[in-house]
Amino acid sequence: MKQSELTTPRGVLRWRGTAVMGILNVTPDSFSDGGRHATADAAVRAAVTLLQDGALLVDVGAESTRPGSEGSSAETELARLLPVLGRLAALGIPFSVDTRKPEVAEAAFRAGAWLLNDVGGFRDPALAEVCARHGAPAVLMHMQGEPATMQDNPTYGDVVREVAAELRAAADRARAAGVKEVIIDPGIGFGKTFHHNVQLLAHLEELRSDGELLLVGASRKGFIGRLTGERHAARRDPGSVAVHLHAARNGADLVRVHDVRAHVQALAAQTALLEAMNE
Ligand code: HH2
Repeated sequence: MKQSELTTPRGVLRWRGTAVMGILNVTPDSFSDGGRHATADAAVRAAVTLLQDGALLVDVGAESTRPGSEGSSAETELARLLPVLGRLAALGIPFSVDTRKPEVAEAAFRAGAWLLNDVGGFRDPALAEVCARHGAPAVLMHMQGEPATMQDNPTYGDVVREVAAELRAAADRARAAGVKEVIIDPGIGFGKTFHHNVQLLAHLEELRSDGELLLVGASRKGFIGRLTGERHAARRDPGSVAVHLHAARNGADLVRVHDVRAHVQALAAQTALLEAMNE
């Protein structure tokens, strides 16, 4: 089974097969879990549970990027993040910070972040510079447009080739800025129709160019609702597990999910059976 590792300013993350990144949204308005972790105590408890359930790391976000959202100011993001991040660092919990703002990323690294998760894929060169200065890896996600309008009319010629090329360009920008390790992510639901998401998941292996790590995040999204007919985001974990098992079989090194326990269990079962088939 593939062994992966990532060198971060706080230590080395190592795993076999597909690892799970647990989602921790400290937002009032995220599409599936907004408002659940309104206090720092509740957020820290949730992070501890994600880790106990088998997450490799926790992804902490303070700005909802759901379709139609207008974004948050840096002050708002920092006011939500800082009371939580220092406590996660003190507990030794590995965490990424999900932000598109260099000043927020800078403060998060000072508070102990292990890596950056940028849904803007380093459109802002200042973010690459912050990561390089801290010796931190970054998740570079593909997004067409901006959250406020990205689902109005997403348009591609060949979605797989275009997303692959844009991720390659983002990874090249990262390396040129001095960021040594990047994880690429096709950005399921970010400026993509249902058909675009299906095409990307059906051709995951074509997205990777230079041996980068690959992350897939479809957890509870509208895409899962469309695949399964489930209208309520919080009830979409079974469909999310199925999609992420497919992603794992097709090369995803990390999956970003809400229900960590279900994913860890399902991935373990799948790995054991695939290994038995190859004996
Ligand atoms: N999806 C969301 C947020 N951040 N980061 C990466 N790398 N990949 C993703 O697919 C991704 C992401 C959206 O999901 P969520 O955090 O659950 O919701 P919201 O943006 O409403 O907070």
